[in-house]
Amino acid sequence: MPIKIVPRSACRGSEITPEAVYLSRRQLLGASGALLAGAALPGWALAAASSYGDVEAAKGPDWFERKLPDTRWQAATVKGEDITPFKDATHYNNFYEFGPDKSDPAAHAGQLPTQPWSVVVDGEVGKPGTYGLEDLFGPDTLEERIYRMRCVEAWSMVIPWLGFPLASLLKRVEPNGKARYVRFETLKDPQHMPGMNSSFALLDWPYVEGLRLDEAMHPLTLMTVGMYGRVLPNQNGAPLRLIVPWKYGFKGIKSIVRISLVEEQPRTTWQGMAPNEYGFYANVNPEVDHPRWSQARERRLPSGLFSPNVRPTLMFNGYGEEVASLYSGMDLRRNY
Ligand SMILES: Nc1nc2c(c(=O)[nH]1)N[C@H]1C(S)=C(S)[C@@H](COP(=O)(O)O)O[C@H]1N2
Ligand SMILES: [Mo]
Repeated sequence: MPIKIVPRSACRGSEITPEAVYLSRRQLLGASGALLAGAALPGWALAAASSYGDVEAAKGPDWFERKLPDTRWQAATVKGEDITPFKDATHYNNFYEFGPDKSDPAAHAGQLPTQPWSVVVDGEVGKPGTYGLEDLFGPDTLEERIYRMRCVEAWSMVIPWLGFPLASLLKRVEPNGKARYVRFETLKDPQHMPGMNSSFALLDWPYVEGLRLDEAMHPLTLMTVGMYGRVLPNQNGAPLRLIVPWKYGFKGIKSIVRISLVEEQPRTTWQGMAPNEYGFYANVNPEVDHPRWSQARERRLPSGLFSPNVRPTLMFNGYGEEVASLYSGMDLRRNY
């Protein structure tokens, strides 16, 4: 049974604001007739539908469509934290395999074939193998989770993801007693990933990320296949990416092809590139600055010259109540 958690830091019924409500793609498409007719939906739903009218419809693979919950969702965020418009979340991206600029992923990732897709699960597990995406899910259905996403570069968004807990995937493949970390690897496909051939060859491909096993098993940690009620756009890491909402965005590895249970802490891409700037833990922490800039505040997108939309960064990105205990007794300045 999927663990249903409503983090106190994320959604509270009393704080639901109509502005923060958005309708899933299915609702948008299915309800558009009704919306036009102004029938059967309350006034705030009309307002919400128009404010999230920028969600581009896309049909996912059959297994994805089957696993979409068909009840009508009412996504809510904390007061004052609206969901980032789809356009911003899909046109301001980091995905260096497609190039170094924020606009490169949207421009180039569309060519990446994402179906069929398989993921190798290996290392210290009872059930290693090559799994099709649908098999990775097992009986899980998709859950929607609205999370803040805080990039180490001091910008942030609020995104409604669709996915399932990494914990349930891991339980299915049966980690053995030696498994202490999870290592993830992105697809390496220079033919479809123009950024890999560019002069921006700073990164060591494939992109690698990792979590301690207890972090990976935490109920907030999400294997993600969709966003804004639809299948994940390629620039956001289709068809499978990781979301760890209390950590800097670079932990959220995209287009995953390999998940390994390992004994030793994996060496991650950013650590390899600049170990004094990017640590293994990468927990969002307003008190520990990046060597080149402060992490005390962040720019919440959309942000412009006249409305910079700067806000204080929260410890563990606002999820401290849920995750702080994972790090009790650890020096977070040393373990950045
Ligand atoms: N494979 C891969 N995964 C990646 C990256 C990348 O360059 N390659 N960039 C990371 C960084 S720095 C961030 S902030 C997030 C951005 O996710 P988004 O583009 O969906 O907002 O993806 C992360 N995952
Ligand atoms: Mo990032």
